[in-house]
Amino acid sequence: MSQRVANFFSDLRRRQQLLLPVWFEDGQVIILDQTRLPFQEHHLALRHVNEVAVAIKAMQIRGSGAIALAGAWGLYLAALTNQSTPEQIKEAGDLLKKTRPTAVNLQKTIDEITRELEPFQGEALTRTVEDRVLAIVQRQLDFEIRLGHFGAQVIGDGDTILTHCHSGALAGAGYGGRALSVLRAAVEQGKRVKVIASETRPYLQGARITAWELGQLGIPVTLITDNMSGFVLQRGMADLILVGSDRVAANGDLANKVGTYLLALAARDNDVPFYTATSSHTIDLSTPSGKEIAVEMRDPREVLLFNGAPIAPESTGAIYPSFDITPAELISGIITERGVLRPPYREKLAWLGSERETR
Ligand code: RUB
Repeated sequence: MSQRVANFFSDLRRRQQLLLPVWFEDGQVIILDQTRLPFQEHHLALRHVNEVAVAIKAMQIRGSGAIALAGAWGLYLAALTNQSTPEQIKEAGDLLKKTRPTAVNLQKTIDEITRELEPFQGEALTRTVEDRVLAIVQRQLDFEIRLGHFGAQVIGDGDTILTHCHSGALAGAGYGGRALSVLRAAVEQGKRVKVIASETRPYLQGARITAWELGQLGIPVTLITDNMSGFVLQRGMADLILVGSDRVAANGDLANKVGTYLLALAARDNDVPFYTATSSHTIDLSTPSGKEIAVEMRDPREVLLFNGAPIAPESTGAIYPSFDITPAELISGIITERGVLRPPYREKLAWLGSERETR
């Protein structure tokens, strides 16, 4: 392994206090297994891209930014394999892309790393993949810090923020991901904030991961079950809603963890501002609206079982759409690394998305 990769991570850690979901060490992709949080901090050490694909599918690493970075390091493993060719790296990319279809960052990251590799072979090929992976990790971290800074403007001193699922460092590059970057930046600016986190059935990202990560940041958190959010909003217990985003369509429709849409409806009914934190990398100009976003359907057993034990009669059916679509008209603002976009979104997103392509 290149000494450069080792130096890259030690520099990152020296400059910033980070909570890394994934990194590369001694020829292995290291992943903090999010299925074991908050009770165990167990790391997986993966040596083959297939293992990385399995870990993403099994949600041992999850969140739109983190799975993109895991995919990037998976491609690096593929590139380090003796005699690997651009064709084989592309095949590894195709395998990774199939693991989780909704979060566009994974798809875009794979495309960015595997494009135009044909002229390279041997060490030049490995080096090219390494350059691209390092640039992507650095860029994602820079985005988190910048969007956190812009997003903190919408947070008032003393605010209580309701969030859903987990959009934090472990779902991103390590500063605070999306939603929690905004909160981390607000706290760094001296604002006092509190969070209400919804547990996020069936996988419990809110209860297990958001609550744990906010604890690491020293931000007070109150847990609710998902069906309590209407009560919380009606009683004026939250000043704003802040969630992440797995894909933003060209018209501003948002795919995020299932349950987000209901929250946005209740927010509108109670005049509570609803924000998503995202980056230009999550804007998908090739998808005109939310209707065209592919929603990942997961195994119904994840709904029918809780901690491995059945919670319904054996004959019961179930569905598990992992995401839902929040229409643009319910979104008060889209927080990005270039500022907070306000509706109408179409032209602003086109500007942001195309600016990025040319940078
Ligand atoms: C994660 C999820 C998070 C988003 C947004 O889904 O929906 O809310 O990833 O957060 P899963 P971010 O747990 O199924 O991967 O924008 O920070 O990724």
